[in-house]
Amino acid sequence: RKRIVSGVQPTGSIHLGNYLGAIKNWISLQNDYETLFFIVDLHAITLPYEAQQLPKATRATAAIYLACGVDTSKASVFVQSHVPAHAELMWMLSSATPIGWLNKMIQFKEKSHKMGDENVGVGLLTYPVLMASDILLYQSDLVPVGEDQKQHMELTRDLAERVNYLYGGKKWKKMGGRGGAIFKVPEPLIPPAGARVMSLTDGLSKMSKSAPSDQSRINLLDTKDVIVNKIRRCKTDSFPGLDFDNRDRPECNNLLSVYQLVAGKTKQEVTQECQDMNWGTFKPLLTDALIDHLHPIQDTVESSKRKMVSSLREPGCGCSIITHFGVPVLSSLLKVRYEEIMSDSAYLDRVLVEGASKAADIAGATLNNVRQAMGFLPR
Ligand code: AQP
Repeated sequence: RKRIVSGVQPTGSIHLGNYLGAIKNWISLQNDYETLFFIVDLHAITLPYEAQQLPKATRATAAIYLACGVDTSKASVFVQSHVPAHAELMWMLSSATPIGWLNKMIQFKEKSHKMGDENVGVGLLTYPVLMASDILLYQSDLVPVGEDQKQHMELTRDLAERVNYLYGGKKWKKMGGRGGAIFKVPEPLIPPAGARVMSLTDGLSKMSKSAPSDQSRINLLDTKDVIVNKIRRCKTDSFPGLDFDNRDRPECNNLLSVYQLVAGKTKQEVTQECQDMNWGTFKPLLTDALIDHLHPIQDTVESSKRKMVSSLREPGCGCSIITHFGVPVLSSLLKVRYEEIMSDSAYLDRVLVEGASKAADIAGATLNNVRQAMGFLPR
């Protein structure tokens, strides 16, 4: 089976952009691919952050993955820093990365520009090398990401080819090495819709965790009232009707696209349904669709937890069967939602330990090859 890896940083709160651009797609992919989803905590320290908040944010991100439907019987869920191979490979790859490649990264330019040279850590510059390590370590075939990660993915592919050439390809062969590819060259998997969800307050900026105004994004854990308010107040325009792909109407295009995704409709269906609407009619429609889609994430029953709880023979096993969202569930676990996953630290720890152990096995094999290819003395 082809392998897929992807991750989200445990910074700020996870929003609709992270969800539609990445996490939502993981849920269907986990059925057909071998999947590893991690919480990229080593990336989270590349910008100023609160060290005391990081453990909770890391757990919260893992809980959101599970609440969104990541199934630990199919996917490995783990914390990046729990698999030290990420950092070791990053060091080796850093030496093979031309600094000019990193200086060209748009995200580095944008983020460092906002901060001023004195405050920019080297980690922000070398962030894409760590991302390349995250991917190449698992010999990944595909990486589901939003459009903002396209340039980093190109760098990952270039780096894989460069290392294959320098240490695994013809050149290395001439020097007596075994030859062959060290890394698989991965492909980005950018969704046709939802790859770039825009801010609610400015249709030309992407929805982002670091934007100062919370009004600019829908967080996955926003309550119904908050969602109602954010959509009521979001930026619109005064054109008649509603249409996709109108350059003069970035907010309209964004809100229609969000509606299309959360309502599970095609672009044509949304066009037909909404083209003659005004904002007063469309906003409540969008609000309801968002709430319908997001509320179960807070309220979901997470199947892998049920399986694990049963296998642990914890209380709850063997309770009467009732239904929740049409799915048969054990009554005592009816409200296994985000809050409950978060509060069950033994469960969450176990998921993360098991995930890290599976990931470390795959990562270890790659790392051994790289060590050997780069000439490190075997242990
Ligand atoms: N607005 C977006 N639309 C679609 N996809 C998005 N992603 C992020 N924003 C959007 C995708 O979410 C995944 C995880 O992102 P991340 O947390 O690792 O880093 P990020 O891209 O830096 O996320 P933010 O929210 O935009 O944070 P800040 O404000 O710090 O820059 C990735 O697959 C990303 O493409």
